[in-house]
Amino acid sequence: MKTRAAVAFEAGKPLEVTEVNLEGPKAGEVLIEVKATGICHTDEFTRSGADPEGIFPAILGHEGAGVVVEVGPGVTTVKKGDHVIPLYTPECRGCPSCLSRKTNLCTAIRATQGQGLMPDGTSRFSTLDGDPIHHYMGCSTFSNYTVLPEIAVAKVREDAPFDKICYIGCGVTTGVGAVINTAKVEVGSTAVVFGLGGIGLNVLQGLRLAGADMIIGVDLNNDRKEWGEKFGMTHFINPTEIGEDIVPYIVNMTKRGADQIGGADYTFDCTGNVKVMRQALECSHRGWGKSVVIGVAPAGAEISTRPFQLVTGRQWLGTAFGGARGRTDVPKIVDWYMDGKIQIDPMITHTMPLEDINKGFDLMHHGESIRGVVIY
Ligand code: NAD
Ligand code: AHE
Ligand code: ZN
Repeated sequence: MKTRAAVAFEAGKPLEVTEVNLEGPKAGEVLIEVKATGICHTDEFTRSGADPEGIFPAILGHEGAGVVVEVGPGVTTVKKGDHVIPLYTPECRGCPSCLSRKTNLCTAIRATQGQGLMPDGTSRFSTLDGDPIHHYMGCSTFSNYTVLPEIAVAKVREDAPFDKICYIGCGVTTGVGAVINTAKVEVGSTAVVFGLGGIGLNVLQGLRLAGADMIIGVDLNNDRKEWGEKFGMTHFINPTEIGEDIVPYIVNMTKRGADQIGGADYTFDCTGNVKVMRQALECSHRGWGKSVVIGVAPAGAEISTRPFQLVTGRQWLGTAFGGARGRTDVPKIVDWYMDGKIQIDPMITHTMPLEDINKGFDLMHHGESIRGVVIY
């Protein structure tokens, strides 16, 4: 079939909206009509050329929601008409990682997914001239129709609006899940969130859900103060306005207890900046502070700290997709949204047709949007 898609032909270039060929689903695969897709900073990370795994040409996009229109041979867990959210972290329930119960990082198809290919080592997308176009994060939701492995779709309830729940395909689950699944934040905790964008605001609402007391937000953009306050932030810091290093500043403001040792119980990097990751670790509490890396950093970037920071009990953790097991957890997060436990609507600041997708990237660059969503 033919479908409209925004194609990243070259790193650093705007996406080109054009018609492409899409082959139907093979064994174990499903064809999805994508109804809506968010634009995550990770799409920009790859489009810009900063992603060591970036391959071009590719159809980016990994934060979608849509409807199954056809299933390939052997597919048993979803059927035509089901509403689904594509999963860049699949859940096969049979690989050593899934069976370990220690991680959400299913390994069943990770190798081919990283090469921009379906599990059989081929691509379903091609240009009208017949040249292959790569898949992206196993999802390629910047195409109106896409093909995914059955293990990489979560079936969700049919009354949930596509233009909102697409955000659960990455940002919401990553932010809320980082708090609940990865950090396992307790009631009464003190926490710091660096970067109050589409991910950081969801970390804030996860912290509120978990019952954290002091929730400090850090951003270079002062407009994010008001945004943070909407989702549970109790204190805001713009690092360029405090006149001192942010680590001692946060340690000082979080001093408590008889010994007056400061530091946050939990900190989260949602910027992808390795200097910020270090600050996040070092402002966590001596003895037990946990710092969670969520942001993805450009090719060649490395993190560093004095080993003494870890010797004295701080823990440096990371999380992908908020530690969520997609087919199991995503339908529950859709329920949380539908039941009003978490908010999504206010964070979707801009919607646009596929033709305007590059404007969505511009809005993100200028700090004007929290989430831009393409509605097909
Ligand atoms: P975004 O662009 O919406 O937000 C980033 C925010 O960080 C902005 O508000 C920006 O002003 C702020 N910021 C930038 N530099 C800063 C600094 N030095 N100090 C303080 N604040 C700073 O991006 P997003 O969609 O929220 O994504 C955030 C990061 O998370 C990206 O690196 C993205 O690739 C990554 N991400 C990771 C996962 C995962 O599974 N680990 C999932 C989704 C996104
Ligand atoms: N390809 C990059 C890393 C990108 C990355 O870390 N991706 C996250 C999801 S970001 C979603 O917005 C992820 O899931 N990572 C685990 C995985 O298996 O990819 C690089 O640096 O090579
Ligand atoms: Zn994402």
